[in-house]
Amino acid sequence: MTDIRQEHDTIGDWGKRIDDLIEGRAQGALFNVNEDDDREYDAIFLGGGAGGRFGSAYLRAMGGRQLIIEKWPFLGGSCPHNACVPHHLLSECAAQLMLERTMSGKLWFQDMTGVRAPIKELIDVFRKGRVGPHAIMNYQSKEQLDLEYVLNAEGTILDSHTVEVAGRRFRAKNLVLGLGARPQPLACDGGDLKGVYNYVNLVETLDYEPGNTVVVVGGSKTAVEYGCFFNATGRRTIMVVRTQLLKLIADQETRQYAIDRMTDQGMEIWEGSQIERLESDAQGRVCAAFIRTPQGVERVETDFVFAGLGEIPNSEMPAKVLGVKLGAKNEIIVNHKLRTSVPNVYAIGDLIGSPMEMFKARKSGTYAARCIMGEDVSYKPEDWPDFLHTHYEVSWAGLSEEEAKARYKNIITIKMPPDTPDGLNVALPASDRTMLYAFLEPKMSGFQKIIIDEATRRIVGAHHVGYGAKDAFQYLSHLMKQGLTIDQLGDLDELFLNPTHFIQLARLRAGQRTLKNL
Ligand code: NAP
Ligand code: KPC
Repeated sequence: MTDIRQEHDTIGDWGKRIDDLIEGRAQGALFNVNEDDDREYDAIFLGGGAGGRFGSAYLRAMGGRQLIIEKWPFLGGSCPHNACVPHHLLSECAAQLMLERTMSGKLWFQDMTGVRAPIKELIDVFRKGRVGPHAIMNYQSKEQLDLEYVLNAEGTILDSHTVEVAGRRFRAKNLVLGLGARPQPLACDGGDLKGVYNYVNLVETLDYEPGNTVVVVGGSKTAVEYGCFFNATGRRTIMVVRTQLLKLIADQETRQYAIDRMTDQGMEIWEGSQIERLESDAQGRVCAAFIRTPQGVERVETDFVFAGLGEIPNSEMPAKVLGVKLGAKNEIIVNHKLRTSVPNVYAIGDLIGSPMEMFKARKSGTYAARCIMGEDVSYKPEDWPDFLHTHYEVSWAGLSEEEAKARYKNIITIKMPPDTPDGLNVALPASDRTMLYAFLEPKMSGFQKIIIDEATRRIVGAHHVGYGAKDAFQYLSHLMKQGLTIDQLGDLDELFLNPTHFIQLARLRAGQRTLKNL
C-alpha cells in the first residue's frame, strides 16, 4: 500500500506510475485518503468510472465527503481504457480511410488499390497512449477536484454501509455502486478460441495482424463501429446479424442511408444469421466460421472474429451480499432517485443497464450524489439525444418520421438532399469533412432531416448522417424539449458552413403560414 496523500504527481508522473502498475512493474493499493477529516463519509462510490468520478465530484462540490474505491490504478473506468475512447479512435480512422479510398489516386491522395491498413499497429498505438487520459483523470480528481480515492485494489462489500479494501474498512452513510459491465461472450462451439475478440480482449491481447477476412457478430453500435473500421482497413468484412442491422436507428430513411453507405464500402450484411460454430487450426486459433444463414450453412475462412453482443452488468457481488433486486439482464433495478431495493444503496452507470453510455453514467452519478445530498431530483434517461458511428457519425434526437406520423395529424419534413429526381446525386449537404465528397462523390456527402408538427410548428425530430453534428444535437435536443419551433430555429444565428444546415433550412420555410416540405 502507498499513501499518496502528500505526494503531488504531475500528469506526467501519473502516466509513469499508472503504466508501471498496469504492466506489473509496481504493485499495491494507492491511498489518497484525508486522514485529517473526521467527518463520516456521505458516500462510498464503489467503482471509479465515469459515474463514480462524476458522482464524487458533484457530491464533493456540494460540500459532502466521498471516497472512491477502484480496482484499476486509474479513474475514468472502461471508457478511456478499452471502450468509448478506442471506439472513437477506430471510428475516426474508418472515416479517414473511407475518404482516402474514395479519393484514391485523385488530387494528392495516394493510390489505395490493394492497401490493407494495419489493425494491430493501431491497437498498439492506443494501448501505448491510453495512460495519457488515465493520468489526467487521476491528477484532476486529486489536485483539482479534491476527491478522496483508493486505487488499484478491489473493494469488498461487507454491508450496505461498509466496504473493505486492501485490509482497511471504510464506512459511509450511503453506498453508490458503479461496478460497470463486461462483454457478453460469444456462446457457440469455439467461441473462446484465440482469434475471437470483443472490445476488451482486442485491446488487451491482440498479438498478430489479422488476415483478409473478418467476421463480426452483432448488429448494434459496437458491432457496427468495429465492423466499419475493419472494412475500412481493406478487409472483407461480414456482419453476422441475428435479426436486423441497426434497429436502434428508428428513422428508416436515416437508417437506410447509413446502411447503404456501409454496403457501398463493400460490407457484407448477413441478416437473419447466426454463428453455428468456429473451427480451430492446429495452434488453437480460429480458422473458419460456420454461419447459419436463411439459405443454409456457409463456411467462411477467417482468423479473426469480433463479437459485439452487448454487455452484462457486474451485479453479482451486490446481489449476493446485499440482495439488491436485479432485472432480466443482470442489471440492478433502481428508481428515479438511483436507489436500489436496499436502503442507502444506490446504483449508477452501466450497472443499471441500457443505455450503457458513458454520458449516461456521468449523469446518473451526479443525480445519485444530488439525492444523497438532499436534493429532490429525478433521473429520467428516457429522452436523450443519441449517436453511433458507421464510417460516418449518425446522430438523432426526438422522433423518427414514422413515430411522428403516428403521433401527429400532419408532419412536415425538411431534408438535405431534398426529395428530387436527382436522388442523392446533388452536392449538398456539404460541410465539415464532407466537402470533398460533395464535389467528387456527392451521394457520400451525408443526409439530414428535421421533422415538424405542422399544428404547433414544433421540431419533434432531428436526424443526421455526416460529421461534426453531435455537438449541435446536445443543444438541439434540449431546445426541442423546451418546445423549439421552426420559427425559433430559423431565427438562430448560424455559422457557415455548419454540419446540420438546420438553421438556414428552417429559415427558408419559417415565413410560411402553412408549412410545406422542403
Ligand atoms: P447492444 O446494443 O445490447 O446490442 C447487442 C447486439 O448483439 C444486437 O444486435 C443483438 O441482436 C446482438 N446479440 C445479442 N446477443 C446475441 C447472440 N447471442 N447472438 C447473436 N447476436 C446477439 O450491444 P452493443 O452494441 O454491444 O452496445 C452495448 C452498450 O454500449 C449499449 O448500451 C450501447 O448504447 C453502448 N455503446 C455505445 C456506443 C456509442 O457510440 N454511442 C458504442 C458502443 C456501445 P438483436 O438486435 O437481434 O437483439
Ligand atoms: C477523453 C475522455 O474524456 C474520456 S475518459 C472520461 C472518463 S470520465 O471523465 O471519468 O468520465
